[in-house]
Amino acid sequence: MKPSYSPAVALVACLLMGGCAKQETVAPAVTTTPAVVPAAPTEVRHPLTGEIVKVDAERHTLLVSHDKIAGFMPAMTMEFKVSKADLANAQPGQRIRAEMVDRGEDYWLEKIWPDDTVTKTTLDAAANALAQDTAVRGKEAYREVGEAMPVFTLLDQEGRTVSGSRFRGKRIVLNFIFTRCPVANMCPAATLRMAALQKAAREAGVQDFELVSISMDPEYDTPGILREYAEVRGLDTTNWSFLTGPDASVRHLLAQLGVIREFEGATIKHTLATVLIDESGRIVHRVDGSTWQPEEFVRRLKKG
Ligand SMILES: [Cu+2]
Repeated sequence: MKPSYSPAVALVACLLMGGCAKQETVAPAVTTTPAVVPAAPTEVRHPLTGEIVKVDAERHTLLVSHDKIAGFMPAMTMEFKVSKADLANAQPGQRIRAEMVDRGEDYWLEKIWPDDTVTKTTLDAAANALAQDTAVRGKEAYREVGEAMPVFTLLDQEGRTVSGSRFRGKRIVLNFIFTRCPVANMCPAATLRMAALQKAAREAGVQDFELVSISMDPEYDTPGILREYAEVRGLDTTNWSFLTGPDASVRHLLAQLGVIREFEGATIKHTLATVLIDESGRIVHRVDGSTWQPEEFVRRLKKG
């Protein structure tokens, strides 16, 4: 008995088997690529601004009413996946700017920053004031031990606006790091020392001290990235703030505290410094590099 299926049925059968007609016409070199390998995931990114409507903790999503994305999407309300830290930082009603990442199956939001007018105005004003301060100081921009810590306003790992004056009345141990630092004896070592210092100072009964680590890579280190950095390492943020913000501010803080940063391809070549600031905002001690001893700072904190 002859097979009696129609040409249409034959075509479907061939496709299910991987294309029967093709094998006769396509050169062997090409047919060695299995048809089942999915295409490389293509990631398309678009800058986005909008307002968080709802935070869904169970689904790890944000419902965002976003503005028009030129040439891609009209204004609409849609759901986005976000990282655990970004989810924890998100608040309904908050205006944000971010990058929409189209991963084919899901839409994600990354590089999320607060974008409300008050926050933006405050951060920009602080950056402008710092820039002016650096310019006025000229060659004296670098602040030595004995001088006041420059005035700054940045965002912490929870996206809250933090100005240096919040720490008045407390001693601060302050350094600069960046989360992507690949050199074990640089930023990762500095963070380990800060954690050791925090623990030792507490055990010694030191009170009224804060740790501050400012990102020297604010382009990448959003509040959510810093929160994740701290959480993944089990760092105690009750008196340890991880700060980020406009590079216009970070650049001048680095200059005034004598920390060198040079962008080199995908990474950053940099120096390190850790300073102790007293209750009145004066720099009272400074150690360069990452090999400082936590005990030395604890001893000074105890004396305070
Ligand atoms: Cu580093």
